[in-house]
Amino acid sequence: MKIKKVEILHITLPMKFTFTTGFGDISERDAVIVRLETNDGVVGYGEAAALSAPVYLTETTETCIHIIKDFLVPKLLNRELTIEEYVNDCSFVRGNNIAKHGVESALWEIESLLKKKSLKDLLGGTRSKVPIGESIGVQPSVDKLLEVVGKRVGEGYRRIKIKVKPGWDCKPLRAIRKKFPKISLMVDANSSYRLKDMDLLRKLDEFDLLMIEQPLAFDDIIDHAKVQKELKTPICLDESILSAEDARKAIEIGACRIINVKPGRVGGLTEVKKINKIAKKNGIKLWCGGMLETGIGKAYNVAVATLSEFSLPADITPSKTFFGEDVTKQDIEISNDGFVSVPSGVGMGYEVVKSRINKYMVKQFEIK
Ligand code: OSB
Ligand code: MG
Repeated sequence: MKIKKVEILHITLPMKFTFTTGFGDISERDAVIVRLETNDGVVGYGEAAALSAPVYLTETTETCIHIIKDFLVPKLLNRELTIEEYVNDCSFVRGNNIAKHGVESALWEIESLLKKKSLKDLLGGTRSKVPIGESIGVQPSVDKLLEVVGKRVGEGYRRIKIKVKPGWDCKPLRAIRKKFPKISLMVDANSSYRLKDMDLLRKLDEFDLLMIEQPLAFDDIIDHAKVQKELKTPICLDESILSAEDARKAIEIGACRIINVKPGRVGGLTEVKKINKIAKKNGIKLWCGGMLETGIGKAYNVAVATLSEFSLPADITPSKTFFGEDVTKQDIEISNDGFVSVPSGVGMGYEVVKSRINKYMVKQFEIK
């Protein structure tokens, strides 16, 4: 394929409520949408879903725009290339994984259109429906939390994840377990604990949790291995795994038994496929995490969750939960028993509504 035009579209979607986590609040969602067009007029969309501030990982909306515009696009424009060549040619850029996925994902949509194969088939996915869980932010009260959990359980979600942080952990968990003793339940700490909190982490072992996600620092695997040795509940790593090599090392030292894979965090779908292989070899379970992407980012998350080792429920929440309106025509639809059907058509599977991108536009760059 040969890309002749790139658009970098910075949008802000208003949110219906503030999503509170161990790293802070998200109350509106900035996103960087990448639109690529080939010399034959084939269009692919991608999303770089960094947060506006460097509170989850080091990237931000603005670093994504900078890296895409000044380093990735120049390697891409006006030359014949495959996805593999693009990934290799851009490997001189260290880190900046979310930016890389923003561009690479758009190339995957174009590849899907050119080869007339669905994203799932192109990636080598094995599932035609994906199990879904819900991620519930820190709530103003335990009563409010129980209300939200009850609603989501009633809607069929196959696993409930609550965000925890010091001061919001055992009490809400005790209340949930009292009211919903049997549900599949997990916590995500988003790096809000330290090794000195081991006694507290040990208490989390008593709630029959599916996993404890990223209790310690965003860049740690060593101390996570110490925690995993002390607990019977599996540790799941999110922030700490930025590549297939990170996954290999974390598994080797026993830092986790489960990995939350977000295609942006690990730098694209090519890297996700490598992680799937490593997980298979080592018997490690995977699931696809989310970070309040627009419908564009979610489309790639659905495709990722079809890979063989992604057996645990994914955080792929319908946009209508968080946003009044999204930039894709179709929303994620959860069946009564908590699955999303994987689109079988070519391309991303969810149609982009350009007028909605324009409606929420903050700024845009066009490069030819
Ligand atoms: O740690 O999984 C996380 C949102 C932003 C940043 C990090 C995370 C999250 C979520 C959102 O948990 C889950 C979703 O998109 O449904
Ligand atoms: Mg997480």
